[in-house]
Amino acid sequence: MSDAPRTIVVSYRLPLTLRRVGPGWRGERSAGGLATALGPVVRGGRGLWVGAAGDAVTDADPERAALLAQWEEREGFVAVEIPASVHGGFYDGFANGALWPLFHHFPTRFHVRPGDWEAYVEANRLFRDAVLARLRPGDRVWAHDYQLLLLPALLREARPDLAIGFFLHIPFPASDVFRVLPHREELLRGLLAADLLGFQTWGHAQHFRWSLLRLLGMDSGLDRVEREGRVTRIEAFPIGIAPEEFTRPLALPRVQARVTELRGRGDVRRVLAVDRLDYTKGIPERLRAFRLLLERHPEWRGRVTLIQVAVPSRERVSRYRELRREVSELVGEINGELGTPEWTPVVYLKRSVAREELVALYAAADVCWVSPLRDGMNLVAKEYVACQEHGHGVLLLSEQAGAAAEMGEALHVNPYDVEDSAETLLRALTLPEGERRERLAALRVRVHHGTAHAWAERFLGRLDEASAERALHGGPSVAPLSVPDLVAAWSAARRRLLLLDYDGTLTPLRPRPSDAAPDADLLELLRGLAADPRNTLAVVSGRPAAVLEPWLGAVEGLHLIAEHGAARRLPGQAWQPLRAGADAEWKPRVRPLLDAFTLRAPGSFVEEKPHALAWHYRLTEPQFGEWLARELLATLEGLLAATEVRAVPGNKVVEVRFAWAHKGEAARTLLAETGADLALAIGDDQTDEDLFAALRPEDWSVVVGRQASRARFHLPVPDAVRAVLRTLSAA
Ligand code: ADQ
Repeated sequence: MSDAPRTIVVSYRLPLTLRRVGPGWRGERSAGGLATALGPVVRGGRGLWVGAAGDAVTDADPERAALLAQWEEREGFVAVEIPASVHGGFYDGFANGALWPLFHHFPTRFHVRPGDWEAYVEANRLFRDAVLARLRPGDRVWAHDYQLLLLPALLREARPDLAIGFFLHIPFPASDVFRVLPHREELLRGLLAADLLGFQTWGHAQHFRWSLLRLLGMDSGLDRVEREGRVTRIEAFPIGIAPEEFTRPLALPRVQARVTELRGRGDVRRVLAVDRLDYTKGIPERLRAFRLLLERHPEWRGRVTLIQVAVPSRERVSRYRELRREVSELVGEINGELGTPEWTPVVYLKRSVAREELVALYAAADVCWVSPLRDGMNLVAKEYVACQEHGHGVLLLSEQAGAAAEMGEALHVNPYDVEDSAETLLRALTLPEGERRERLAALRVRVHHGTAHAWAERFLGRLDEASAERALHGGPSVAPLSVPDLVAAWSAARRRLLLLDYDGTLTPLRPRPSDAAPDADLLELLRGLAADPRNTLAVVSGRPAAVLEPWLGAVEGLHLIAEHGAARRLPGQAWQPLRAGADAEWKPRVRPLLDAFTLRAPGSFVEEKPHALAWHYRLTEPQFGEWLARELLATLEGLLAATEVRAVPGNKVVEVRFAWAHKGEAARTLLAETGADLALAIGDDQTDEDLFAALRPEDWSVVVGRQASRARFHLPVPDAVRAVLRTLSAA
């Protein structure tokens, strides 16, 4: 096997099922679009495919294990063995009882039992472990679908530099529906750890962004979200089929003979529907619409047949058993009420149909009726088009299927509207041949271009770009601080300026800001540094003077800078604005405007600081808040144009303050006043970036944490900052 970088595909199921045969086991390879698309990606040692080889595992079986080892050796299929104790809560529980209905917009079918979530987490860990155990340097991972939403984060935790892609095959729901889920924030974070997130349609991707904003307060660009210096790309990758898997069998003489046989006499039209027996597929709704057509247009009785092929699935879940009964009853009713000895309105095949027979059915059908109530893509629509090689059939397609976003030439229908569905079916049955051919030709071009292979290639190409971009910009581009080098420069300097941020730098960030008061150790440390006549020590904070004074005012020789630089206190003196003569008249003009905005946006409020006013809108409806903030900024721009006061957008806040009131200005002032030949600035957040920017190239700027920063160096945590300061104090 070669050492080249490999792709590790991870999906709930392997394209391999292990079945009991007598006392032993047999492995069966399963076909299908995904297997065809990803086969070449993993085959021949180019990668691995990690997933379950069938259902839960009840007990250890050496024969099964030996067979699986063979499959891994020969095919690169790595089986994740999920114990029955986990599988129930994971698969039937959280994945199919909670995620599946909600993601398809069925909140009323949503059901979680105690323990389901824990099983879901545990199962995701099993997949992670299987991946980690096989990972080699340079490998990239591509995880699939709703069963594995936590996998990107679990992998990222273990391997910060791994290239991770994730594709969601089912729709992502509207945020009002998504927020019904327990653990919704963890699920979003689980996904965000990927470098690339793929959705079937742009619409699903937008739903995801909207949930990020409303649940995590996270803004995103149209195709990316950035936080903590890390980028996740968000894109639509509509999946396709491998058309040759359908056209090849179709060309066989025996299949052609079957097509002719199915067409039979030319006077009965065949409408075909092919689904997994799932409540998202809209089967009962379709049957009711078909009945309505026959009732309203009796001339079609005896002239049209609906062939409904439905393969039972997830039969352990009770909703699916109920659906199976409902469909059987409806079919029985329609056939019983409307059928004749010569004609059966609905032919119901409740089973999986072999590929050759399926292809013949597609080719022989005059109409293919694809009417899911909600669907990620729906491949049946594309398979039908591929099989209409010489035909002129009509595709009737639900506007709720992801496929509708691409297949504009189909007849679209609202599957919930039974009357509209019946009328659109009538239109499909009576569409002139010229129009049918035209529509089909356009659809065929799409299906043959957007193949499963093209889809996989495009996704992996984008994944490489996204992870290369991360390697360039994100991560540890800031070097760790070398303490010996700093100590050497420090000892050689004649005049030293220390600019220290407070929260997150000298003390860890606390949930309640009032809990961050300095401890004795910190006060001692600051006293020691301030006492050295070669040092100028300044704490540069966003906090107001009213907080800094009681906390730090007693440290002799300490400079204090409050409100990001608006006010300062020289050692032993009174507080004053950083710039003398600053206009204090602006506040009474601005305040009423902010109050008016507060009334318009429930949940927002105004914070009054000695030198600034801030309008906070974190608790308002996000999009409305953003929209109002833009309006406020524009209004203030005009109002403040002739003053030295500016409105600045922040994180869910519009702050109105002096244009010069930022940490950079404070740093420049102190640099000029002290004439220091060495400056050291340490900080942790966005406002400290101004501080770093104000330093000279040879100065020492240090960011706390691993985020992207213009600082030259980084330290991991506030404790490490204190350790460095202790060393300097002793030097
Ligand atoms: P599914 O929900 O399984 O897939 P779909 O895209 O329609 O939905 O694929 C079903 C597949 O099963 C098709 O290839 C079809 O031919 C086959 N099939 C269905 N009934 C059959 C039968 N009775 N006999 C034989 N074959 C049958 C999920 C998402 C979709 C998304 C796909 C791929 O729910 O929205 O399109 O993944 O990403």
